[in-house]
Amino acid sequence: MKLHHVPGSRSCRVRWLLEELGVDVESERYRLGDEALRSEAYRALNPLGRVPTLEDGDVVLYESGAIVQYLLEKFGDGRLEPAIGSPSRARYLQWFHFAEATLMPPMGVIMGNRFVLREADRSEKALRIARRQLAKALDVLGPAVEGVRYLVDDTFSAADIMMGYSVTLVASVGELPDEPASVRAWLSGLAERPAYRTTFAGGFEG
Ligand SMILES: N[C@@H](CCC(=O)N[C@@H](CS)C(=O)NCC(=O)O)C(=O)O
Repeated sequence: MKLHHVPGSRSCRVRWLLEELGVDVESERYRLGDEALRSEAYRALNPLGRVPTLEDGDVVLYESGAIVQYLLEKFGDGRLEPAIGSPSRARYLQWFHFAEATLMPPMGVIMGNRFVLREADRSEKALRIARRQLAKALDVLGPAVEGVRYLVDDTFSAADIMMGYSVTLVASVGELPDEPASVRAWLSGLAERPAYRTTFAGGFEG
């Protein structure tokens, strides 16, 4: 099994999960913008040339959430996710997917307009709108982590990994507002986990 990984990128979700599960897999490391990610060989695995990509024999997967769930099914043995069919599972699924479907789109616009797009293509208006959308998403997260350490049943799960990566990215570029304070407290709690510290030890070199 091989994980294609860029430190600080969404592949950290997969590295973090593997650390929590105590599963060791081969990691091929890149930096964002590497020619290797544009190569024909890599595009044959992931046509978008992005990370993460997981190779497991004949299975090739790209989409960090799908990879996390795939690895949980393979190695989790019931750990880090509530039972299928339980009410907790519904909340788990909501937060698991909120991470990529609701939090990351405005972050993509923010990153694009601060760091990625050419100066001439950047838009203050797009940045302002994205920051508003991000603030709304974080306002929704606030009450869910008020007075608890973890998102679902106050028990650490892969939903914390999915959301924790997104909010770590937000914080790493100085976009995390002071309020709701519960979000900062939740993130600080996550950052105390040894698996988190190992995963993000290399920082966001991207
Ligand atoms: N929805 C995908 C997004 C993957 C993605 O955009 N990855 C970024 C790094 S965080 C990437 O590879 N960017 C390089 C590029 O777009 O060229 C996932 O969650 O895996």
